[in-house]
Amino acid sequence: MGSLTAEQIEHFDEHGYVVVPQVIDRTQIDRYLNRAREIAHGDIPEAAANRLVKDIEFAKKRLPMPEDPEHALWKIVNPDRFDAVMAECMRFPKVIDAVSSLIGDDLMAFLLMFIYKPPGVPGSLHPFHQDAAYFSFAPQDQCIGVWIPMDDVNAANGSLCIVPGSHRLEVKQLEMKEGINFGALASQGAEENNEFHEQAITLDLPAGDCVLFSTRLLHRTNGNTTRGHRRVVTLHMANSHCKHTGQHFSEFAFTSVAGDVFDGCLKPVDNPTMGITNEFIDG
Ligand SMILES: O=C(O)CCC(=O)C(=O)O
Repeated sequence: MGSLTAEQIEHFDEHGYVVVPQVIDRTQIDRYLNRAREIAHGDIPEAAANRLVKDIEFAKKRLPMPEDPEHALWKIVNPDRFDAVMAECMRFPKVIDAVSSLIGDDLMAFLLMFIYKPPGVPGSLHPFHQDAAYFSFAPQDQCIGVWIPMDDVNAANGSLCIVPGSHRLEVKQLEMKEGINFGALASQGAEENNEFHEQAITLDLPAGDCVLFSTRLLHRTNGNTTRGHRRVVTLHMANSHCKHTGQHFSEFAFTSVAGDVFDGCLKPVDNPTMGITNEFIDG
């Protein structure tokens, strides 16, 4: 199918990302915000409880737990594995149509996350990284990152900050940084590179817009200096013809969301694990 204009596709090719306006409406946004709130307040099967991951500041007890447990969260990992409402976020028709314009009509979705930035925790940043470094399948340019803010986002509350054109750089190894959420790894040397910080732009977007970006694009997020929530839905979509190049985390389980699946290529996982592996939990 494919709903992006030639200009939007050209923008993606040139800069490594494109913003697609209003892929979901206010009613949908409220549906997922409300459901996330219920989950944060304990409406989650016991077996999936570790899928609620606290921000490191609260996990390490460097800050006292807020009265509202949702204010202490970093993310809900793969909520599609235990919640039918949140699973809908993998199949927004406007997202699928837009992604089809970039990588074709046969699509696997994976790694759905509902990511918070706790209000008033400015130090909770996610350093520069390229998502492709996490994924062991190829070709890398047949995978797209999807980032949908559920609140209006800007520099003050930790919006997405990207380095236009960086999708042409080689994929750097990831490294852990002291004091950062476990699993929020950094591309080696990128966070210390002033040029990247100078070239970077922070996106100012209304809730419901969608950023599609190359998995090679360098991106980061700052902490949230405001008193309000910053919540986003993120996931990835890969062309179903991609092939595994090695083992990967059990959290990267594929769901076919459009078109066909193919022998010897990425395989949909019918019953992905409910328990979560340590790589995703703040130890
Ligand atoms: O929005 C965020 O907090 C960071 C998202 C991100 O960069 C990622 O999950 O790779």
